[in-house]
Amino acid sequence: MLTIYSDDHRLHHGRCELIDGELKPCFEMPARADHVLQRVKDQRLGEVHAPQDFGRAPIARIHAAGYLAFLESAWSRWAAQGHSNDLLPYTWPARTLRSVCPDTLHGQLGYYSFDAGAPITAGTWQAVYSSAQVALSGQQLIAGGARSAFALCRPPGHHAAADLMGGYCYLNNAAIAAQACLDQGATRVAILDVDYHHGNGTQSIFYDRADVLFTSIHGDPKFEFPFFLGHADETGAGAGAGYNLNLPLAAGSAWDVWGAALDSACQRIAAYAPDVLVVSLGVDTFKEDPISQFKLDSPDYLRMGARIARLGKPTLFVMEGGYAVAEIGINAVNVLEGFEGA
Ligand code: SP5
Ligand code: ZN
Repeated sequence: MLTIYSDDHRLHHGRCELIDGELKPCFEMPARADHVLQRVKDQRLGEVHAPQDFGRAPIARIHAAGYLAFLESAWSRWAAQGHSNDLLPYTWPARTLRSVCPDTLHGQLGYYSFDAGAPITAGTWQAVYSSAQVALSGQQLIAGGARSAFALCRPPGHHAAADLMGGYCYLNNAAIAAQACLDQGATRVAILDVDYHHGNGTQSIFYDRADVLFTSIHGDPKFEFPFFLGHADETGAGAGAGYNLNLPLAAGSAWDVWGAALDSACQRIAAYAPDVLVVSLGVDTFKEDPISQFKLDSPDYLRMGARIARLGKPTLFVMEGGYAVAEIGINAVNVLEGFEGA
């Protein structure tokens, strides 16, 4: 399996996120991608290629023009005001307030975000732009007939909605790749989101559409981030009614429960008969993950990959979360090796 990777991810290295009532060092750090890349090489998974540049157009198929302009210019506006520290939002248009886009940088930061977990730094735009190109380059391999490809994206993307950043995500790499599949002739694309957190951004982007089936296994939002989306009764709307499947699980869930949920998701995907499968590959379901509460062990990721392979679909793996940095490479590449071995 080929891996697509760009060093540009290093340009995004946030200092802090708001967590447990404190500004703590970001869990989402460059070392994550380094460990995954190292494991890809150690295990001889296949060649590692740099991404091609497909430009802004495929990103603009998913994200709002105003949001992209904001993301691209936020740092230079901030620097022009004499600042050099990261930007973090602090006020959001929650219930009783109005979602009217303000003129100022901090107003727009709140307007275009849903949490204080996605700092904007000097290199954020270049890093997230390249991360999207990594996903698009993986998609290009699939479009060219590859059975599978691994887009080693960083920053991750599945929490980012059409005009919202949050949860360490800015551009929705998996959604951008799925849309590119459709734009190049696919009729149906299925997304399987195995990250510990619900992929609220991806769900919201495709919620009223039948050409993308979104399925997700995640910590129940009744107790877990992102709290405000990801319940089982969210099944799609309008033309998309019936094309959204959420499988929220209890804290402490291990492979017995998780694997059964994967089976349910795979059955739904098989019935949908997609042309392409996009896997939002987060490995923060690991038992030692510092911010998560599932109990998957490293060998379980081999099983995960093997089950996904049984679908028999061209499959694009897109890297999402995973914060047990020492084990992230083993766990992510185990999924890919389990897929290839099946
Ligand atoms: C891509 C991705 O996995 N994003 C996850 C963003 C999660 N942000 C909120 C984390 C809150 C963790 N709270 C538990 C703290 C343990 N001391
Ligand atoms: Zn996650």
